[in-house]
Amino acid sequence: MKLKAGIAALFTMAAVLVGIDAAQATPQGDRDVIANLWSWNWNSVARECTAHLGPAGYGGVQVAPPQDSLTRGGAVWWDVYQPADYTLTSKFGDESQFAAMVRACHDAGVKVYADAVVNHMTGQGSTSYGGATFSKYTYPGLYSPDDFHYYAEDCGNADNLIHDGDYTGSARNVQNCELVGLADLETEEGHVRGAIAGYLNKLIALGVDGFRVDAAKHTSPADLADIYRRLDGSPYIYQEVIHGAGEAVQPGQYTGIGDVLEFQYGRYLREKFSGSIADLRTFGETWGGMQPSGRSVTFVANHDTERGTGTLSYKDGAVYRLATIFQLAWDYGTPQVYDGFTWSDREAGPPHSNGFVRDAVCGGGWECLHRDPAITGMVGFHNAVRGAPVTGWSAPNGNVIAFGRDAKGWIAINNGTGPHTGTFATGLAAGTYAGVTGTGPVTVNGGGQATVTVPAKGAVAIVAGGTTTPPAQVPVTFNVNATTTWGTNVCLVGSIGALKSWDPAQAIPLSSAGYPVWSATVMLPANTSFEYKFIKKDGSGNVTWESGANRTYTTGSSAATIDATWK
Ligand code: LM2
Ligand code: CA
Repeated sequence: MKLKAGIAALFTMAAVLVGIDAAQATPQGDRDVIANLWSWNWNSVARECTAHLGPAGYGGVQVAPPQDSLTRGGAVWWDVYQPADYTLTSKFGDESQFAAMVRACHDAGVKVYADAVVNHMTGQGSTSYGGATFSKYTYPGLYSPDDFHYYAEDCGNADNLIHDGDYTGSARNVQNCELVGLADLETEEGHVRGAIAGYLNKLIALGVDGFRVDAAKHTSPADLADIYRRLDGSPYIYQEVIHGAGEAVQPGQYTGIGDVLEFQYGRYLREKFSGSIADLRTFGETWGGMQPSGRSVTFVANHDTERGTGTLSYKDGAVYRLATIFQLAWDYGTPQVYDGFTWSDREAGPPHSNGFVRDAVCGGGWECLHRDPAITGMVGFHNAVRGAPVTGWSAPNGNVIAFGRDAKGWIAINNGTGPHTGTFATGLAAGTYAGVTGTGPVTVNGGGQATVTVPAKGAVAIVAGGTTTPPAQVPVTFNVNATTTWGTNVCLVGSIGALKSWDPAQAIPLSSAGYPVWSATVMLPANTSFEYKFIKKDGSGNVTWESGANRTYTTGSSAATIDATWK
């Protein structure tokens, strides 16, 4: 609580210029979907990693704040956002359970990201889950009143003794005043920075792979950069910076020091899934307030927004699930799938015994969207198409969209109230594919098209390599009456792969055994429309095309013969 504004400003400039190299951008490895198992206890997260998250292809799990906190005896969920000390006995388990969870998740190939509450301590005194005694501003052995911002000196107008100043126009107020009355750490101070880094390094030593930085908006990027530089290894950092148009503190001020949770993403999805999803064709960084894809962690809902009105939530049922399917299919950001507990009172805590959170039971007080077969199928889809651009967008109406991911996968999404049947260009090779969102198989014909029925509030999605049976083929005999000179042969070429995709060099030679009728029998994909022509090749390889428009044909499900005359 000293006067030091000028020095703090210098620190700010230096840190922004230097940037940081500790934090890594975007999670490493070929799996990046993060399950946000908010308020789950450590034993349940451990089991979930082994039994569901790893096998489904999730790359990470975000867990609730692991530090000791104020206790309200389990009655409310938010007591865990009031740190009382940095030991790891919390509402969710103790240090050995936490460490065992990290090991179990790592064994399952799932990284662990901890919710790091480092902007503040408590708003009140009392006792903690771990048995610590403290009062606001005094945390024995950790922080004393000098370690906190003080409204008269650090925050807003010294004459105006309020803890929450102008929370939009003044960065100083946003970052130095007390967020909802929570004791605001003096993060420009060395002792505070060291204590926070010590806590995070303890988690890193237990194997934690990164952090969701709570209330990052309320700590300056310079202070956070200094803290991140003190961290061991290169944890993945993503920060909570809630976007507000025209505000002094913006997410873009934090993308130089780590990634950000992209709040506009979920807001836009709520808007579009309540209106026209066809608008999503350009969804991404060009939309107002959105950060670059490579800097963004996306979510359809989180624990704060599901209690507000800004995003969809599990209470929206099938639409919420469908928006999550879209999120996993779309090429933007690092997707996070949210999962908390069932609630009616927005203050209420998760199911608990003596204040400590009980094991999660899906369908018995816990939502478990992340286990839904359509969602796990889409986690596999996301992993399979990662890096491939969106291709072949179509939107037959405002409630139905379809797109591919550069021949690696294809999806159709129907937000309407009735099923939609249509024929789409998938960009995938002919074959019968397993639907990854729980629908029946999808047959792609030789022209890459599929006729599918997309259920209401549902999706049909397929991935390359995900064929269940080889494509049905039918023999088609081509006979063409064509007179030629000695040394010239007649060949066949057409629009589909089986007819060499119009490449005359590869054209299929016909037999002259029945001259002047030239003939060949070719296996073609069933129920497929294509165009073709006959060509003549002389002994030197010169090609003469049939004149006139391309010939057209559609195969059925059985053998066929085409009798033609050279034009
Ligand atoms: C976050 N992001 O910036 C979390 O996502 C959010 O859930 C946290 O607020 C917040 N930061 C602080 O970490 C929650 C909850 C608040 C609650 C605080 C602290 O949304 O309602 O505030 O945790 O527990 C509660 C009372 C509030 C009171 C405050 C201090 O609801 O009325 O303020 O404690 O005693 C006087
Ligand atoms: Ca602060």
